[in-house]
Amino acid sequence: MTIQVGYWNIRGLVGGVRLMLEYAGADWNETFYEAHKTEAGWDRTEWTNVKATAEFQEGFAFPNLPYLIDGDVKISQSTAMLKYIARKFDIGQKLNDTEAWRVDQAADQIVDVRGGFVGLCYGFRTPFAQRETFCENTLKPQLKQLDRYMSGCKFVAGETLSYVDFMFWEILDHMELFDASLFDGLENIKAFKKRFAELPKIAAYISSPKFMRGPCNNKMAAWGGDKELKRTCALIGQGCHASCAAIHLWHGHEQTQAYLKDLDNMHKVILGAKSEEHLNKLAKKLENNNVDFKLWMEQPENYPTALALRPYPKDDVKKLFKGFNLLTKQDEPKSVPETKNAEPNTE
Ligand SMILES: N[C@@H](CCC(=O)N[C@@H](CS)C(=O)NCC(=O)O)C(=O)O
Repeated sequence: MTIQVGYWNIRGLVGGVRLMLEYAGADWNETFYEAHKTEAGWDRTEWTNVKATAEFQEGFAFPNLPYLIDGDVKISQSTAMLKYIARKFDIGQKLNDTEAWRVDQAADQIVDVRGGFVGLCYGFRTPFAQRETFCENTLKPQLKQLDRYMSGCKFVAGETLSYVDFMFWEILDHMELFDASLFDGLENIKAFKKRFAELPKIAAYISSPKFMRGPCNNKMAAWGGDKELKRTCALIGQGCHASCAAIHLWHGHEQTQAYLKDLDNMHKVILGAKSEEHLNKLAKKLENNNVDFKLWMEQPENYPTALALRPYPKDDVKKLFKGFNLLTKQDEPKSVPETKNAEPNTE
């Protein structure tokens, strides 16, 4: 009998379930639902129409996403789903008393920590603009406690793998994608994360195309939905505008021609400007030094977003870029517009 799982087309609450089904070698498939943005707000009818059917209203005690159907068994609540799969496939079923309460205690703790983190990602508990304070004052101390909990343990129970490891690894992976420096100094967490990912079945799954690396959250989230992707696309777009324009404007220049001759080996250095002012100051400096460049002014906003030089030998211009570093995640805008009407049940 094929196990059926249903969820939004995201990692969210179901990532651990997917990991465990793959670890167990289960025969399973998945139905994805998608929320769509409309003028009137988020349209969740792809799911709510199914939820309203007699099959779901009568078949499930608490119809919700995620759900699991295994023949006559119909379960919602992600932790119950994990425990069900663990029992069915005999994962972590022979725990002694200490191991058992360690596992259950950690599971509740992880649900709490996850709830706070996700509440930041969607902005429904903590405004996303307070990301840094939340990480310093709440999340990092919580992770430190979990790190201590893992001291001397291979898995959360101790030696034995259990359902809680799947939910733990899953949310740690979201957090690592969010900001890997959260784990600085947390050697037990890092070792656990690596150890779990190296379990042969897990390693095979997470390196396969079947594994969903993202999105972690639904589209309305301030982090982990599709806002980053949109932001990244916008950033790429701005860079391309400036670069195309610079090539066009100095197309006849011999250094441009030399650059274009070897199209398969183009080289670009992408640096991050800290602000609009930083970019404008650079433009002035380049002008004063007779460097050819295009400052891209995004329309209709009419503000500078990217600057590209025509092709130059690096040594001719690099002294003008003091104070600029290679673009990294740190240059990402820290605050994004807050999600309006964010609701807890929208992961
Ligand atoms: N405690 C539940 C929470 C379920 C939940 O909040 N589901 C969200 C997505 S993560 C949802 O959109 N549910 C659909 C609904 O409310 O109908 C669990 O762990 O499964």
